[in-house]
Amino acid sequence: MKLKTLVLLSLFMLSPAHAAMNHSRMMMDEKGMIMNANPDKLPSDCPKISENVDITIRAGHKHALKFAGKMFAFDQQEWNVKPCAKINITFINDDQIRHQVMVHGLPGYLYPDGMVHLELYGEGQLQASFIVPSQKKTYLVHCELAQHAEKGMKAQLKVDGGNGDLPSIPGISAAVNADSYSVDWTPSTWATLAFFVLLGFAIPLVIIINAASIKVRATKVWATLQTRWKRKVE
Ligand SMILES: [Cu+2]
Repeated sequence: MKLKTLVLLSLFMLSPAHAAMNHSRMMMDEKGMIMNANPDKLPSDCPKISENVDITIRAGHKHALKFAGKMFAFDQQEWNVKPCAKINITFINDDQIRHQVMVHGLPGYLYPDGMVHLELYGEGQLQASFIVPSQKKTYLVHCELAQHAEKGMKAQLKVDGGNGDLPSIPGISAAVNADSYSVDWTPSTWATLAFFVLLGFAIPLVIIINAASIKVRATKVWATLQTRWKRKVE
């Protein structure tokens, strides 16, 4: 390769135009990426867009605090739209780590692999639109990063009321594989439990038996403190 070509190629690689790639179905920059956004192509069963729905989806650890045993979540777990709605998603990542919003089960002739995908590599915000078909259906919305969906980052998008609830949606449906927090009942577990139960009985008992002498001592201590304080003031 000639030096001039090499220099020109290097300049191109370093240019902002290259850093923010805009392919027809994919937008990517240093903050995140959007795949398969579709703001204008109508699904074949939709004569026109029925409604424009603006949905803000926040993702992060703090949204999982209301679900026991969960680590990550979206701020909402369900959205309902009309058939042939155009959905304008504003995706906000409240964490310092990567999160995604992936909608699955969309028609492949409009959405490669049947999905729309928004991803942020850290705190930030992205916007993308897509149009749903007219079919009464429930679509899976989740973050595909390892263990994020299992740890709570799972939701559902219902078109025309949907065709049922998906499993393992926090706060909505039961888990397929429920988390188990079973106790391993070894002799030492029993011994520890017995010790603390006895201690729970013993402490109040000791206080009741020694109530009179405790009162006398407490009165003495109180009197001493009062005398010292008075001396200090004087
Ligand atoms: Cu995530």
